[in-house]
Amino acid sequence: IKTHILGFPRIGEQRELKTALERHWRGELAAEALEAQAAELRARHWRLQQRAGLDHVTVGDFALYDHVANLIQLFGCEPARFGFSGRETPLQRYFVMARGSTAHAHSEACGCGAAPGDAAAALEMTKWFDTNYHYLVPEFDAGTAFSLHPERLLAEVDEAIALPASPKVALLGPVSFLHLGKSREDGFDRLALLERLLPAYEQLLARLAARGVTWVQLDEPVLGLDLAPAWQAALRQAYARLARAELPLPMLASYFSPLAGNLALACELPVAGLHVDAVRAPDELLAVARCLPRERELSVGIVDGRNIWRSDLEAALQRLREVRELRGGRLWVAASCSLLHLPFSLRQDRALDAELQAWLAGAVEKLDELRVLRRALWGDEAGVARELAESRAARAARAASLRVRQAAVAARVAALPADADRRHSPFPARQAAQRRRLRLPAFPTTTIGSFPQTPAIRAARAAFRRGELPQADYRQAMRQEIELAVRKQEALGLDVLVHGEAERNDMVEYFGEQLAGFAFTANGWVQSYGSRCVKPPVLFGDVSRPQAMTVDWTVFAQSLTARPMKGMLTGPITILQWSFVRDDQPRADTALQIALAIRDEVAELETAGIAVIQIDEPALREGLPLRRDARADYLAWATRAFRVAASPVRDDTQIHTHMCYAEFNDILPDIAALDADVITLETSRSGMALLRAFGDFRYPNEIGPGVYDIHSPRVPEAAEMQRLLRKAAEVIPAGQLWVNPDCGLKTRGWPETEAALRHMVDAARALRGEGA
Ligand code: THG
Ligand code: ZN
Repeated sequence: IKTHILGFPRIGEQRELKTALERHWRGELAAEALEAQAAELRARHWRLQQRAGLDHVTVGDFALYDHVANLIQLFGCEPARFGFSGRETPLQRYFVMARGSTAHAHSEACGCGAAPGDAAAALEMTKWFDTNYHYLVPEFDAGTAFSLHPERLLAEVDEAIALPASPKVALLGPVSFLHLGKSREDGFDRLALLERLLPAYEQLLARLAARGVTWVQLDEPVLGLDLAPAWQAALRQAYARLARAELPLPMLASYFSPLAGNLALACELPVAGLHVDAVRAPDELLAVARCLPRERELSVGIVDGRNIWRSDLEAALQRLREVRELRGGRLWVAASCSLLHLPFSLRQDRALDAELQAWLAGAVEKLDELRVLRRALWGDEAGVARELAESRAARAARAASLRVRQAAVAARVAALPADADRRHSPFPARQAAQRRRLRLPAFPTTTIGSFPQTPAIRAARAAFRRGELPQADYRQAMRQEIELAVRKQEALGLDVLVHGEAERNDMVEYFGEQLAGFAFTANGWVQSYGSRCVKPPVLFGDVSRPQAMTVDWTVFAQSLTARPMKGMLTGPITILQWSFVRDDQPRADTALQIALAIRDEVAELETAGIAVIQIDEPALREGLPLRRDARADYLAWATRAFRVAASPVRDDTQIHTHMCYAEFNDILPDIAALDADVITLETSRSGMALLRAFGDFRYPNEIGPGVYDIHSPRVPEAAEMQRLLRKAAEVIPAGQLWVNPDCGLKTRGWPETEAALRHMVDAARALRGEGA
């Protein structure tokens, strides 16, 4: 019996890596000092793994920005479009790929499509499977070549050996690496690169063997997807080849999803071990244990790596003993996936009360659970009797706690009428009523909701939270910010205004803090991308809304203007998806409870005279199960939860929604099923390709394709936005079109925001002139 983990959070207990990175980018910390800080974090994290008695420490999971970006450098496939001169250090190139360059000289041959002197855009970022982590997308084309640059990884291996510790190196496998990349040319098949890529992996394995590394964990999370035969064949081809080396022994890792149709394949590949996710796919565990050849190691991911609940250790032990029985040993015990998606620790968190703390486990506490399981399986159950009893007591206390269940919530869900998710009238009738009430021009202009979060706003919020700024002063400061935002929007001539969200930290945290059933951590940070982190709320009990959450701010903002003021809410699926949610009832039930709370807020905004209400659902797509056969069920309850939130209003109240951060082409019918009156979308980065899909689908309601990218400080000209809008009008009837940026503006400064919005309003006016 061995224990190990697939990966550990790298941002640091106090977000040391974030601090160091941001200082380095500001020019305040030299590259050497950044590297030294990173090495110290790795050593600290390996020592924690050793203290928990793991048989190997995991090396290769660390990254200064992103683990996929590390592989791009490791295998020497930095896209040519960056036009590196060869004079940059690898670290400089790494951060240019991750963050873009501002003053980058391009040669004619660079092929990036930008004019010489233009900035090189960063690699695209996209969601890592169904998590809220974003990886940098490798770019592949027919010209992509691979070469091994193992210095950074080998140095980390040496650090671990020097500790001293026994390293197991973790790497994304070749097939998932190609799968996660994108083809820069239409129709280019990334699998054509596999033959070129495998020698680089082989050389790397040889280098690791020479260092004395005995195990290499090759992550192939694509095993959790429905794979086309060509990708299955690629797995066979890749592992037939990589298994030729004697050492290091390859451990293939799958996670996040059942193996399903790939189960036989995963058991067949000629590797030394297979890791499976026994949390997401509990029903497959015994089938895998029977199917995997006896001489292979089976790594059972039994401790949940995606959620913060303490394990039921006795139940885990029972299952592990069953597996051991079947296999006669050859058992590794692990967390289900990398611990990257968990807070560092929750044990000392000062924002959690003692009762909740006892129910929860962060990454460090999950390591300790593995320690206990290991000792019990080695026959020393008596030695961990206290820990086992504590774990049992914590589960029992949670199940019995009066804080978890609220009879009124259950009663309301049970009594919900079947048509609670329907508006009174179909869209055409609503559209007519809304036109009579709102009297908007053609191509109405609006923004997504947030305006720049200036240092003054952040400082005021922080001072209020520390108790240094009295509530009355804080409210006054926020009202001033709202007034400023309203005045600026009126001066710009926007049609539907927003209050700007000065009072909000994060679009999920803000609502979670005000709803019953949620708890908050002071330090439960999880990496979102690069140096950016989020602090997901802990949804531990039945959800209800003790009081209105946004009504005062919205009504105040509406009082400042005669134009419609849009109420801004986060939708139930996004709140669900970006929180750590309870595991003692189906997610669908939890979603419906959140939906009812949002529904009450919607109704109260309407009563207060607000005529336009936006319910954001940027995370609808990422909640989609990775397996196709589970999708219809998810989409049915997810879209119903949205409609339950959105449907208490009159026909002449206009419901908006907003989506971003993902591809939506494959769920268009479900987006239409939300039946929002208006949807605003992130489209400008895909050059309106997404919009074509909406056009082909004949999306029935109104739609606002983002006409400029808010992730860049660049201010596009009105003519450019006009061109995009004309393109949009070719595929969507003009009467259905809105004009807005891609996403919220909280990360931008005021000068560029005002300049860009001025151009946007000009573009809309020009189109109205044409339409007349
Ligand atoms: N909120 C939540 N999840 C998200 C987003 C969000 N997931 C997807 C997307 N947006 C991720 N993008 C970001 C963008 C910015 C930040 C985090 C995720 C960010 N974080 C601050 C930081 O790390 O400095 C946190 C500062 C703070 O809250 O005090 O800027 O919007 N839940
Ligand atoms: Zn957005």
